[in-house]
Amino acid sequence: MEQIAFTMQLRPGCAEQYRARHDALWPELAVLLHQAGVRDYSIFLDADSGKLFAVLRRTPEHCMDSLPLNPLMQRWWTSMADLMETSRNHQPLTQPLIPMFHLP
Ligand code: RM4
Repeated sequence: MEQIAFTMQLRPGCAEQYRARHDALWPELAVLLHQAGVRDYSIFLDADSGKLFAVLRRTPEHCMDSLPLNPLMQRWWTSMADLMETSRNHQPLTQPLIPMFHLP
């Protein structure tokens, strides 16, 4: 399975809320992400910069590219927009990361 990583940006002072909302992740969103081929998805916070580091695996037949068009995904992004830097449609600003090293 391919592993990818990317960053997002948390707004200052929002770490507790961000964690709380993910602790209560909508079950239907977990299903949607799983159906899109997402596996083993973690998000880490660099507390100094507010940079969120996301890492996940995805199945060979994943359809993650369709997620931005999904109404449930869009509702989640809108619900999270007060905590994160987003574009005008509330999609989080993401920066893909380049794989540099892997020790299996
Ligand atoms: C994040 C962000 C991501 C989403 C995860 C579940 O805060 O919204 O796009 O994949 O939540």
